[in-house]
Amino acid sequence: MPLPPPPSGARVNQADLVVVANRLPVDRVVDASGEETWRRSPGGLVTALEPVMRRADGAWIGWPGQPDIEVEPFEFEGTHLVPVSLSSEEIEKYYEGMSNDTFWPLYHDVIAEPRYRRVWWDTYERVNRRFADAAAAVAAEGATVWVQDYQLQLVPRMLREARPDLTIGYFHHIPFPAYGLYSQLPWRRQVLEGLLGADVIGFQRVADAGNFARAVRRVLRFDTKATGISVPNPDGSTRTALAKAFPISIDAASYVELAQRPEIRARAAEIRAELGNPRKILLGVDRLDYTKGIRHRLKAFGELLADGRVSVDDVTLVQVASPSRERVEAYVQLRDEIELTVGRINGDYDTMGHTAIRYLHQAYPREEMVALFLAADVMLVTALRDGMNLVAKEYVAARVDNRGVLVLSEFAGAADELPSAVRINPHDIDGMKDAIMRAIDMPPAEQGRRMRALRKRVMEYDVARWSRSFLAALEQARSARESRDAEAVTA
Ligand code: GDG
Repeated sequence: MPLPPPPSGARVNQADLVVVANRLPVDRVVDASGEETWRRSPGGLVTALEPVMRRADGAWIGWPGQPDIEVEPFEFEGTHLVPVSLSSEEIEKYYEGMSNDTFWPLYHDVIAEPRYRRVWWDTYERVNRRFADAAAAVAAEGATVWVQDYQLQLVPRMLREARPDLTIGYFHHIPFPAYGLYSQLPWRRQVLEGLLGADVIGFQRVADAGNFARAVRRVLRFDTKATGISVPNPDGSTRTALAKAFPISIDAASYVELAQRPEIRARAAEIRAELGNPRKILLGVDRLDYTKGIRHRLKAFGELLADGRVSVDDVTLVQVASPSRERVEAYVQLRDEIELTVGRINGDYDTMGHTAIRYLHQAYPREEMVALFLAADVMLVTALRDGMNLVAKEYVAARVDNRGVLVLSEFAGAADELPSAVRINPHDIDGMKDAIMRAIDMPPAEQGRRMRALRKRVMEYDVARWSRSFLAALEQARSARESRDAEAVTA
């Protein structure tokens, strides 16, 4: 689709449902004829919200993905897209700095050291204000606004101040840390106040919601009861914000559909053959990120080879590490370390015909990912900390044959929902080695038993159900407020 012509004027105050996310759900691409167009970006959130947005005549506010470009609002597949432009300097400070070099490591239990820079914070506030202003301009009277993730934690409050008529939700895709760590944040009060502008604050795990409520009690001294937090209004009355777990999921049916396609099944067999038909294939699929435990996984696998418990003729590890945040120093370093380790292990153990680790620092189409899932006997999810980890759910959904073993870190949110996986603590290298051996040697009957239980959960609790339940909680918040307002009028 060609870039739409600039509209005669931005629509204002029209959408009944507004999503605010760091990124728009589209990527700007140049097609074969050299023309610039927009393409829907892959991803669960986009898929989940598309039907809802269509029905609600929704608007999506986000950055178009390239610095220093101004793009007018436009329609795309039934959704009104409102681009928020960011300069290169803002990307550096708000996104690479404050979001990915402060909040990301802090919220993942300080696996890497968070950097606290006041100029990053100033830009973060300014950019959050821009997103909030854009949402306030687009939302219809009494609309619902759903803010996504840690890049935009100040938006709920800014929005509530500008537009008290709105019902506001916020979903936090990453963990929320224990108070002992959270309290490091120089702006800990402002962030909590920002989030509490929402009526519903959603987290991946019950523990995240608990950590948040504890931080609110400690820093702001507000009362909390179960999932409710009493937030004082400017007029002295109080309202209740809901802080609760809404574990995100995937579009499971679309993985089943892909996994049943003959060409993808054929590709899975081809992948096995290309790897020299090893008896067992282990697979890791991650953004190249220090939270994912890739180094720990490589260490465990390297030791299994060194101990002679596995051999390269028999077992191959395929590691897809898709490029990520390549301008943030910690990620540059991590890539170097991983590639050094892979090189050493392969150098020590490869033969002419077999490799220990097939390492791929590339991003692949979804079809190829599903073929990999089907080719893999064991899926390794060894995150040191992870909000949910959708790859675990994708592997399970793709295993329509009820075979394969999921090895899953207890530090990934998915562990709460998938107790039939082989659980590991990735810090315990010996324990992880034993778990990998158990997965390699697991008899087909046990694989089937476990995989059926995993699939039951993932197929039932898909991403459509996730968005429905979050929006239903927002709907409840709206009616509670409306009846309170009505009572206030009659009183
Ligand atoms: C954050 C939280 C939470 C990866 N490489 C390729 C590719 N992927 C896809 C996976 C999966 C997605 O990217 C990654 O999602 P994860 O959940 O595993 O991890 P994060 O990116 O860190 O996501 C996380 C999530 O938000 C949602 O709330 O679960 O905890 O950190 O869908 O399949 N997809 C394709 N090619 C690749 O090379 N096509």
